[in-house]
Amino acid sequence: MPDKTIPVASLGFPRIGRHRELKFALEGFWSGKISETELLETAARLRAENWALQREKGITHIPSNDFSLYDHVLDTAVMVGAIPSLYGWAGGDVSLSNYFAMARGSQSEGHAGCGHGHEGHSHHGQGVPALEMTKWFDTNYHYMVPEVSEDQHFVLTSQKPVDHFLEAKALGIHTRPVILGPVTFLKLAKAREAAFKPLDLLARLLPVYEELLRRLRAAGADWVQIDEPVAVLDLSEGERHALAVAYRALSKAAPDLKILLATYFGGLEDNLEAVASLPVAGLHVDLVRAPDALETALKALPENRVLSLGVIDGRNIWRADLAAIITRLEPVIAARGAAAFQIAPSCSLLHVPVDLELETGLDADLKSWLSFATQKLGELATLGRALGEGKAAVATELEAASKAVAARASSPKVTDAAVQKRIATIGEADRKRVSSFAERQKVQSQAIALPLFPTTTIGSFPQTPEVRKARSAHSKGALTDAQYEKFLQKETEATIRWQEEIGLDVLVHGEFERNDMVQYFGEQLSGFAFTQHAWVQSYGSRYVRPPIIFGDVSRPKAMTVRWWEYSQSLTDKPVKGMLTGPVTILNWSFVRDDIARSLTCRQIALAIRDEVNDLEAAGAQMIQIDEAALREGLPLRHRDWQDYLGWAVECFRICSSGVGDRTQVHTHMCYSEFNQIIDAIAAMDADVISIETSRSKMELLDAFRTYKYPNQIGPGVYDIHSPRVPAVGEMVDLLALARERLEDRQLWINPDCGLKTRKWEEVRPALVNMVAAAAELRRAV
Ligand code: MET
Repeated sequence: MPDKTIPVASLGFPRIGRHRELKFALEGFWSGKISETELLETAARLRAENWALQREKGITHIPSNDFSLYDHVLDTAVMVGAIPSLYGWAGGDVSLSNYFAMARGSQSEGHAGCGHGHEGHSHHGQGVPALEMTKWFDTNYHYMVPEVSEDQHFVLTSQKPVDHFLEAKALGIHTRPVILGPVTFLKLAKAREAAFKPLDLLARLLPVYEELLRRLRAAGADWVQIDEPVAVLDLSEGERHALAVAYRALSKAAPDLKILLATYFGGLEDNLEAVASLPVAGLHVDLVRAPDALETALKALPENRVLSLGVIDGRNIWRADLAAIITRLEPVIAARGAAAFQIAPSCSLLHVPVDLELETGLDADLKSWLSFATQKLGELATLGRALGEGKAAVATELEAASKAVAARASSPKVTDAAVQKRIATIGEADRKRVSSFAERQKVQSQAIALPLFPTTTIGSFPQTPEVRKARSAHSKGALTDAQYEKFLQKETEATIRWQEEIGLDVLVHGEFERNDMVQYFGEQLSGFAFTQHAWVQSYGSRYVRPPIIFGDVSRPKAMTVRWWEYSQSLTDKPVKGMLTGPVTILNWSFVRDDIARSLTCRQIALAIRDEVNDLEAAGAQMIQIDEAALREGLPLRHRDWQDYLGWAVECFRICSSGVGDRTQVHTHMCYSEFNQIIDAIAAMDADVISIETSRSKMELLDAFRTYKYPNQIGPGVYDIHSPRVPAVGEMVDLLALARERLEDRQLWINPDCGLKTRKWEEVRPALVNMVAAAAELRRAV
């Protein structure tokens, strides 16, 4: 009986398609293989399929306008006319080529991602650059950063939300359109001139939103979901006030249109009073990230408002404990009445893969513990029926869920007593190098003869089409292990020889054997699983398939020693051992929800520590542990930073403290904001840290100078995001700026990041110039 069920919502569904149809259509369109019409047809088909699927699964509030060809924040910018003049838009409809120019730049070579493509960066090169891109809150999804100017004029350029609503309506499906809220939009936007804050433009933006709401209402919408995830951040009084101003205006725009204000990725906490008092019909809260928010939200929310209960995890892939959720919600719903609630995922399902059923290679037990977007729809519907009609109506589903949850909780595949025992014995000495940096440096400089301003690279060399072809041939069985191994050896040897030839001081093996800096390690560790089809959008047409950490993590055997030994056997110059750090592995994986993240991180740290020790035993004098994602893992609330940084730093130290003074530990971080975390960086106590600096004119080294950071630093002098080859003089100039901030004895010379996304034609001259810049510097001192 549908009228007895509680409304069940999905706040957004993945847009990429079960088989990545959107990616292939986009790439086909960009390369001229398919027409605009074909691209748009594919997009419409995906929307229709998603709507139909959600209806079939029993979702009653089905979202529309959650679909985007590239990014929903970009869609919003385009919709309100926030289009920087350089894209040549002259008013009226925004063409697809304008849209994609903002997304990717024109004459684009795409975003040259730093390593994983997980860091914010803008496109450099010729033609029109793309908008900047950065991480969407604490997810691994990246949005295009809107740019607004002080004299910004907003205008409704498109009716995409209305069009999609009508498109669904024509298919017989009544949807709840989703739009990005005006306060979040402006808070995420970047001011073109430093003199103002984008939020100051709110009064000018609101009429556009009001117009949109009126049109949605006229088209027949009764509910609209307006996303304001900024409500879970530390907000200023002014920002809270902006929410009040915005929703006072929007609630009047189309009086019969009910607004569900959606907040997610955390609790409202100190913003609760302000948000709960907004004049909207309903509020969505994330009860996965903030389980305690239920009682406080109930108390704060006026009786006549609907509370949307975000109880199914939209950020992770585990099957939910439906019985526990029901037990928790039953009394609450009985007290206020079913009409006061909606059942929902914690956030949009954008962040989880589409359909578990596609996975044929997963361990059967593990598979039975998982739930992807499609399965989550089923869980939501089951909850709705159990809470509305009663548990008996869905007894089979509930029993299956309980069985899976119980099986996972007691499975020997999840727990490893040896790992737990080892974790319990980590002591002070395991987190501390034997001697201080000053002493280590003395020992190291005697053990390893290096010139002043040593030159090195970050690890990877170009992943050429040949390298990728060989890898895929190997995984398909077309290349035998031996043939593939031989191919990799040849690539590695050529790279070592070339580095020697141009005179780099510290060499790397090039990472040709690695598919990805996280996956490569995950595949060799216990407790990790990999999927075949579980893609999640990272940005635009780029999707990632994060590993699933399901059990206690350990390292059955050495992972990289063989490749290091082989490379070092080819040369007398030192070759760095090259590892990915535990925090980065953790942050780029789906993690367990049955133990703390910090505990999993410690387990990975112990595994990496073993690898570090093995590399040392094999003779490595330098070992680099990359922590590319350490900074991006910072929690959304400031208050939680210390805790996170505390265990993140501890984990790095666990990895690096098993070796003697003589072994030089390097780390790499490919980003450029250190001011707020400089204490933590210093506490990591790496002997050498390389960072991304080439575009910041070395200004970010100020944080290190102010701190009097004592260890060695390699500030990047070659912007690897660009195909441009930097000239010797440019790098010398950058290094002069670095020398104003650091002592000569501290300085290393290296690119900003790994070179895997570049071409050899670019890398060769750039590194030759880099070595020449070092020589020039040495001559000058
Ligand atoms: N060693 C890795 C590389 O050079 C570090 C990448 S950081 C995103 O690719």
